[in-house]
Amino acid sequence: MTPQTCILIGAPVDSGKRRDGCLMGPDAFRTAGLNAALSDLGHRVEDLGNLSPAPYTPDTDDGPLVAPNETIGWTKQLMASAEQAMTQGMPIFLGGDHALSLGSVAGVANYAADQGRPQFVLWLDAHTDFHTPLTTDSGNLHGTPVGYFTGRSDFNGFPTVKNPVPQENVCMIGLRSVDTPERLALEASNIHRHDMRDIDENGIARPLSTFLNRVAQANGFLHVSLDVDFLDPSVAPAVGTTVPGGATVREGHLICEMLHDSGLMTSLDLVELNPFLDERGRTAHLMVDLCASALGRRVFDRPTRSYP
Ligand code: 5AB
Ligand code: MN
Ligand code: MN
Ligand code: MN
Repeated sequence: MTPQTCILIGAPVDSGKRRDGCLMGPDAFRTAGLNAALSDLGHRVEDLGNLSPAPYTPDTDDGPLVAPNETIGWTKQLMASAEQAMTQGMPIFLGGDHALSLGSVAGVANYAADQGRPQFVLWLDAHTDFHTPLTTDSGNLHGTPVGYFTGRSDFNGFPTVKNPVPQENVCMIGLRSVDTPERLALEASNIHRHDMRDIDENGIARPLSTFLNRVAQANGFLHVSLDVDFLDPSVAPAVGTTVPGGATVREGHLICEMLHDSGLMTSLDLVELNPFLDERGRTAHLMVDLCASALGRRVFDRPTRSYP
């Protein structure tokens, strides 16, 4: 296994929705042993500590959106940090809610463009997060990162997305809660999308391997964004937006094991963990174990196999 330099970046973003608690996420991942899990696999681990948002005008709470200015501050900071960390190794963003991915993905995509290589994104989530600030009903910006980094309009006040990720380079797996405006926009897009029925009927390995082959053929960079609610709430309760019928523990590990075998992942978000809602740290531990699988933990070695 090729040792990596893993750059842990704490991003205690809690502005993407009303319910508080994700700000405790980075420290919960550390407490659950993320650093040791990765070092034990032979990786070099550098923990940059927790970021703060770039300066922003205090939010007034009288518009349709929840804390837009704070999220703008986070997006600026994360974009810069992501681009910088890519020059040093594989950034692992410790969320924080999913609003952090406005900045993390836009930042890594800037780096990929500098290198003359295409950016791909694997979105592991119950939700598509494809809203814009105009289509969201809840006003929660953690439901908008995919809209932002693919270059949808109406993100007023946010930094310009210099290198939008092409729709056909985005693959979503785990979907089971999609709002009508998101569904209509997705159906008119080239984003690859796999709902839970698709997983039930075909298994989780096939859609992933098809996508990974495309990333490999294009010599792309691959950002993976893992939302806790991708997993079934019975195994991962520590998230504000639980949706029944999610991925099992083994489906989660298989995805991560295949990601590791592919050697393609270049950056990772671990998001939406709300330790306040956890049961004796079990969700934090599961997320750390999944991250370890994505970085090479396995029961037995096996010849790398590709899926049809
Ligand atoms: B998450 C919902 N579509 O817009 C909305 O957890 C949920 O980052 C968004 O995937 C869930 O508020 C955002 C109803
Ligand atoms: Mn999400
Ligand atoms: Mn979600
Ligand atoms: Mn959520």
